[in-house]
Amino acid sequence: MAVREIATKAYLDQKSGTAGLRKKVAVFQQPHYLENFLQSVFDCAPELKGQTLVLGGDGRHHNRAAIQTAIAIAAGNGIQRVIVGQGGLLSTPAASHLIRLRKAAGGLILTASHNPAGPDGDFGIKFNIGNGGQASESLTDRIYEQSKVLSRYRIFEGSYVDIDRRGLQTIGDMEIEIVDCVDDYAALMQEMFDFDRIREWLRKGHSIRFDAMHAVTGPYAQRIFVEMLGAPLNSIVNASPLEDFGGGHPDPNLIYAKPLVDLLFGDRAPDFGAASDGDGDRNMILGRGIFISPGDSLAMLAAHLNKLPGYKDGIAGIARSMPTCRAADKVAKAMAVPMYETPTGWKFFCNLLETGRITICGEESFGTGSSHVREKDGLWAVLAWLNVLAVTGLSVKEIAEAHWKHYGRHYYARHDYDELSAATATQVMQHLAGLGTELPGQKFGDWTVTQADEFSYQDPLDGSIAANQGLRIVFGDDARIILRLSGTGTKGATLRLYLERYEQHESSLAWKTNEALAPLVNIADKIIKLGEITGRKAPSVIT
Ligand code: VG1
Ligand code: CO
Repeated sequence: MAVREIATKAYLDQKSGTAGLRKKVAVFQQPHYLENFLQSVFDCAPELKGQTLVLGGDGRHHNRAAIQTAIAIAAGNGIQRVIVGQGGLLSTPAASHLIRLRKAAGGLILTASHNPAGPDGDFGIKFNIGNGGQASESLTDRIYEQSKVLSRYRIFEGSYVDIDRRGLQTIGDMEIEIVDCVDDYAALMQEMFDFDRIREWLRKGHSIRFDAMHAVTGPYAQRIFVEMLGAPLNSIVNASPLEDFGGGHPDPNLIYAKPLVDLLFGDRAPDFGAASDGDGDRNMILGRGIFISPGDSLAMLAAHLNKLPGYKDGIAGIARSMPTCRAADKVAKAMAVPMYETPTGWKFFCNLLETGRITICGEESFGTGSSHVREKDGLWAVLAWLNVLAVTGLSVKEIAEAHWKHYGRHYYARHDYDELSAATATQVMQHLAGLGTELPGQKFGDWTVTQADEFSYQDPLDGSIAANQGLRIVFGDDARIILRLSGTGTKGATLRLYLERYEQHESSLAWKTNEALAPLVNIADKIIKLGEITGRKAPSVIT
């Protein structure tokens, strides 16, 4: 057994999207497909040589086989040590933490996040760099270019590692360290939050329900909520990670986590409900009879963060992705800290976090996180909420209502149009882009367009520019309509329409979201002509 160089034929489709490379499992199972991609990563990240690499995944179908392949390619490329989560499991935030904690030069996270799993489902890989954050666009572009001309890869042939046995193993000169996937992450959470207060809050009879959706957070939730915080066993449901996520769609939102939503809106609702996604970086927050939209969750956590042990010094700044509602902007303004608006995708927050410009950030897609790691973090958000509840003694609803009363309320929804043809999706985008210059000044209902443009972003640290990051129609502070193409799908094109409406008057703070947004939906339809161009009568999913 030794390292061998294998001749290969390049694939031309290994382009990363919003968060890594995502394809159908069958695509990843083509001969040499995974090997090629990994070799392209190692070719473009020579700093990994002689260093430590973190490796783990969300446990979906093909995870275990892919872990073996990744270990063999790492050995073929002179990696000194690979740290692997036991059973091949690591949540995305836990992997980010491990990279930082163990001073690894990078990490590979095998996940397609919330995309369905199983033999007919999706598989994916995120490559994270030494700071624990996802590779920048310029790096993933270089990896893509390399993958198109690759003609050989280096692999340690015939290796097999027992990924279920903790401790050290070796293949060739490389060490493999199998670690418990929860230990270090749980210790970090204990540092950030007041576990005693949360335990006390639970002991006093407050109840929670966490839905792990048969994805990676099960073992984390079990350890943290049940074993460390003393929540009853039945506080966690769907806690065993399954290779097909139980046939479900582990996207924590009102549609895919409906049983949890029904419970929280029912007669026997617990005080608090939450869910996470396939790889553990997303979160949904619910209280008894209330859903907290992700943009609100970001704003509310930002407003209360200095009450939590890990954030005693307050916050340096806040960031949100462009389509995320502007609720956090109000908090930043009140606190007199900077507010940043970035393109969709967590990687754009990393330089802001790295340079201490921000402490907390979030996306409308159920992602919230802070400077503790360089990924969004589902369980972090859940614990932050629990800590806020424990410290304030208020219910989720009371926190939300007080917040809206103080800052005003942003009604918000995202309408997804899935599986469109690329041509149709482009036609819709082009139609709106073409209107750009004539929209400002036009009046629709009560609102006047103040700005209509395509969002682009310049990173304040490295100066890189990300263009074409979505089209926006802004009606001053009152409302926004945003349209962008998704970068995570594996079937056809997905268009996302984001709707935001801001109300301040006390009489307008308790509307139903769909009713509040109805006029905006009509305006969007008039301007964008989505229904007319796509022939769709309704969105595929509304979250
Ligand atoms: C989606 C979300 C985006 C998120 C990305 C990865 O991207 O909109 O906010 O960062 O998924 O999330 P897109 O391009 O499809 O809109 V996850 O949980 O993969 O790590
Ligand atoms: Co995810």
